Parts: sequence; C-alpha cells; structure tokens
Amino acid sequence: MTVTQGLPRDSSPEPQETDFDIVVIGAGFSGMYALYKLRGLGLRLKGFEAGDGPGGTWYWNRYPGARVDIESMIYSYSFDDTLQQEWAWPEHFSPQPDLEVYANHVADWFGIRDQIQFGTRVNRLRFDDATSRWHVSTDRGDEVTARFVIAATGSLNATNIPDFKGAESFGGQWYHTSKWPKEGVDFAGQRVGIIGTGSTGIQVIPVVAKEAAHLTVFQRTANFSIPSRNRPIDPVYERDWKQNYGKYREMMKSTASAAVLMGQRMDRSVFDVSDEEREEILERAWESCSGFKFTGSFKDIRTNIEANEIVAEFVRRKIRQIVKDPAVAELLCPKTHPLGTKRLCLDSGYYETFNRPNVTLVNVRSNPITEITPTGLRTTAGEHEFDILIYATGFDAMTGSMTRMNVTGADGRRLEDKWVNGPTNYLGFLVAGFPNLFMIHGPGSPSVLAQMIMSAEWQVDWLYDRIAHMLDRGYQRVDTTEQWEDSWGREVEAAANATLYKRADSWYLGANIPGKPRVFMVYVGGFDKLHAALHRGGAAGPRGFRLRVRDSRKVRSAPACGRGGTPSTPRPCRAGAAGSRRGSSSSPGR
Ligand code: NA7
Repeated sequence: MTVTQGLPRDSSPEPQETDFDIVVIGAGFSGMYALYKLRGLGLRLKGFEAGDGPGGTWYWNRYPGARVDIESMIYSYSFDDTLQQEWAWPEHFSPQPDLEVYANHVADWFGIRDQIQFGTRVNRLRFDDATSRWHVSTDRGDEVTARFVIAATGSLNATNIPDFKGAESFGGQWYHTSKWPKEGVDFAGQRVGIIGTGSTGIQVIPVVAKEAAHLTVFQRTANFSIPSRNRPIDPVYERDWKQNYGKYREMMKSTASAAVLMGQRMDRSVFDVSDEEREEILERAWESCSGFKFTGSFKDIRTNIEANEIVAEFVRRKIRQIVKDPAVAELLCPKTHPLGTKRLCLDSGYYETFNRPNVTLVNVRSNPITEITPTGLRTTAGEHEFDILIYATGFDAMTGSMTRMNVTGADGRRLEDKWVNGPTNYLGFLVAGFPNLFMIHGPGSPSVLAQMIMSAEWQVDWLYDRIAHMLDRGYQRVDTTEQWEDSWGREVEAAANATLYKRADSWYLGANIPGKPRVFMVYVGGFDKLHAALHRGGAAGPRGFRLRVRDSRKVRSAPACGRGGTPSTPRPCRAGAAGSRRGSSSSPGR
C-alpha cells in the first residue's frame, strides 16, 4: 500500500505504517483503555483522536464549572490497583482540570500516548467487503486500513448548536461549552447571555455570574438540580475506599449503574414511610454530599409517577425556599417532566445564583428565541443585549459521533441511512452490515446511565476475549443480523417502558435535536444485565454474533504475547513516570 500519510513531513520522511489490525477512534477514557488492553493481543494498533490531548469529554468540556457528577473514587479506572491506590483525588466530584490531569497521567504512565495520533479527526470509515477490512480516512489526509475498528467516540461528543436565524450576525464573542477555548474567557465587565439550563448550563451559570457584569439566562426547560455538596476528599473516606477498593469494585459489577451508591435503598418505597419520615429522609439526602444518592433514597422514584411527584415537590419546595423572588422561583421549578427523567443535575449554588442582582432569568419556552442579532438575541417578547453569548445547548447525543463520521458498511450502505429511524444494533456493540466495527458505550448500551469508566473497562475486556477467540479460530469477520438487532431493540424499549424516562423530552430520546427520531437510546435495564447477556454463549460470544470468513492459515497456534504482554495481563509501561503519582503529572498546567 502506498504511503499517504497527511501529517507534515521533514525532508526525509519515515515511511508510515498504514495497515493495522485494530484502529481505535477516540482517546477518552474508553479509547485509552482499549489501546492499553488490546495491546495484549500482540496486534498492530493505532489510535486517532481529534483533540490535541487525551480525555475525550474531559478534554473538550473545559468550560468554567465543568465537573463530573459521579464521585471521584468511583469515577476512575479500576484495572490497575497501584493506580487507584496511589492516585489522590482532591475533591468528591472532580472538576475538569483534575480529570484532564488524570487522563494525561494514565496516557503517560501506561505508555498509551505513543499509540495515538492526536489532532486528527476520522472523517470517513468504509468497509471493503472483498478484503473484510475497514478503510479509515482522516481530516489530515491519513488513509489506513484495519481489520477491526473500535469506535470509542463518546456519547456526548457531537456538539449541538441550534440553527437560529441570524446566528452568524452576532458581533460579540460566542462559545459552545463543549468547545471551550483552552486559554479561558474573561467575563469581567461583560454582559453575558447563556442559552441552555441542562447539566452544563447549571454548572457554568454560577461561575459566570460571579465574574460577569450581567448575566442573562435563557431557559426553555427548568431542570431538577440537587446540591452536590462538593468538598475536598477527607482522609478517612479516602482510606476506607482504598482499603476496600477490591470489594467495592466487585460490588459495582452487580449494579445497574456500575457504581456503588452507599446508602441507596432499593428495598424501600416512597409509600412505605410516613410523611414525616419521608421528609426527614429527603432532607438528609439533600443536605449530605449526596449526588445521585438523592434518587436512591427510595426504590420507586424512577418507576412510579406518584412516588416521583412527591419527591419532585420536595425539590420544588427547596427551590422556593432558596430563590427569593417568587416569580423567578416559580419559573425555576421543573414542571414539564418527572424528576430524573432528564439527566438529574448536580450543582454548586445554582438556585442561589438567581438571588444575585446581576442575573436575569428569561423564559424562552413561553417566548421562544426568534433570532440572534448583532447585539444579542430577540425572543417573541423582546430584545436582549449582551457582549458574549454562550451556547450550553448540548449534543446530538448517542448517535451524532457515529453518524457524523461518514461510515459505510459491507453493502455500501451509510450508517446515517441505516439509522434514519433511530439507531439499531445488537447489545450496543455491533450494527448489522457493519462487520468488525465495535462501539463502546454505543446507543442501546447503558452508557450515560452507568458509570462510564468501569463499564468501558468491562466492555473492552469482553471485546478482548471476542477478538482473541476470532484470532485463535482464524475468523476474519463478525457481524450480526437485523433480527438480532430487533430483538435487542425490543429489550431496550421494554426496559425504558418500565420506567418514567420516556415522559421527558430528553436527549436520551433524541428529543433535543429537531427531526431526530424519538427512540430511547439508553439501555436502562442496567449494566449488570448487559454484562450477563454478554457472557451468555461462552468464548464464541452470545448468539447473534455471527463469525464468518474462516481462514485456516490464519489460525493462531499459541496465545498472543506480543508488544505489551500477555492477553490477560498487559503490562503497564512505566517508563517516563517519575516517583509517586500523588501530585505528579506530565499534563500542561500542573
Ligand atoms: P442538555 O442537557 O441537552 O441541555 C441543553 C440545554 O439547551 C437545555 O436546557 C435545552 O433546553 C437548551 N436548548 C437546546 N436547544 C435550545 C433552543 N433551540 N432554544 C432554547 N434552549 C435550547 O446538554 P448539557 O450539555 O447541559 O448536558 C449534556 C450532558 O452532559 C448531561 O446530561 C450530563 O450527562 C453531561 P430543553 O431542555 O431541550 O428544552
């Protein structure tokens, strides 16, 4: 194959390898682990990442206030005990800079960085039926082939900027929260407008309000938000986690959310307790460093509308207590969807922000935005002026990162066309007609409703076994069928129907993107159930995984033991890591 590498070259270019066994797209936490683990197969691996550094979501979403909504001791890799023992998370809910430092550290400590070509976006994926290989093209002119492609492209990666009339006419600075400039934005003395009050808006609003001269918040849907009570991690809590990490990680495997939420009560209904007891339980959950444990106070909050409404009303009472202006408080009270059916937000002083004299809340549900103007925006009720516009308007979630990649399968069919009525696949991994293309956290997997780092580890470990099995038996191709896709689609739908999730116009359902089919895209049955389904069928994988094109010359006679170690225990590359990891990092900025 000719060398068509598109990167800048010096005068005597080294020939670049263009044929790989596995290409991994994305160097977030899933892609990095895939590159690390799959090394153990002794294959030729290549990673592509659009960002200039690792971290995925935590590389791109660097807006002020960005913070994970799962506790740091849980939201971290489990595959290396030394890493989890030595790493010291400063805060209960890590801010973006800490997560980026961690991602950089892992990339260096385990020698993953060298496998990744950064600053390179894959913009075409084409399967060649004759050779059973994927052709991978990038925006920098690379053309490589691979037997397998792992799409670790993220559930929340494809930015959504609403198609407002006049958007290009805006004369000030504008930003989308998921493409925030590394150098930051100076809000001092500025009038700022923010569109969007999802998890992102709710995090960025309190921070910008403190810096800006004036902040106007354009709210289409009021959301439920719980105080995160974020705080520094105290040594006793940290010691308990580290002493019991093995046990806690094991417990996570048998939970739906791949997380242990201490104190979660899945045995108690809202109606099992008296009004006074319930109030006391919710009050304790509200006041504690709770996060999602709030919804874990009772087992039926996500499934029973009456139970949900009782808890929702508790939150509305809190909003009315916190926000001094009754009209503003009422506008902030969520009334369009049950609690938790849009992503429950965790905040640091969100509702309190609306007591500031420099913050105005504008209802763009009753008076929608009609256009962006050179000096601000216009709604059906009037004009608003500002110098800086922030779009906190979310993502073409779950499917956007795949459909925007221009993927064509075995029969020349485009993924975008195949998914025109909503995404279909088998077990969240494989799309019929797109052989050897595996998605991590794909639509139809628990993805965003499970703890994404550990569930990515388990998905990759499982893929490792599938690929090893194929190599051992000389199989070149794995595919699935539309019948198997339909059966999984029905299971995903049934799981959602057993909850209240579909009562909200959420991005889980594609409702945030005009014209996107309304299909519930997250498997709410839980990671534990998916895990069990994946492990039915033994080494060959579950029924529905169709192994094809057997080449007996390519049967692997011995377990792979190539670059990086054995199949089951790839060795971390420790070169380049210096001393204790506590506080040490190669990341810029620390
Ligand atoms: P979200 O949750 O999709 O929130 C986007 C926000 O932008 C939400 O309030 C939307 O209102 C609003 N929006 C979107 N389009 C418009 C238009 N055209 N006019 C007015 N308002 C609009 O994205 P986030 O980034 O906050 O969070 C995504 C996930 O990241 C989050 O769930 C966590 O898992 C992390 P709407 O609610 O659609 O009425």
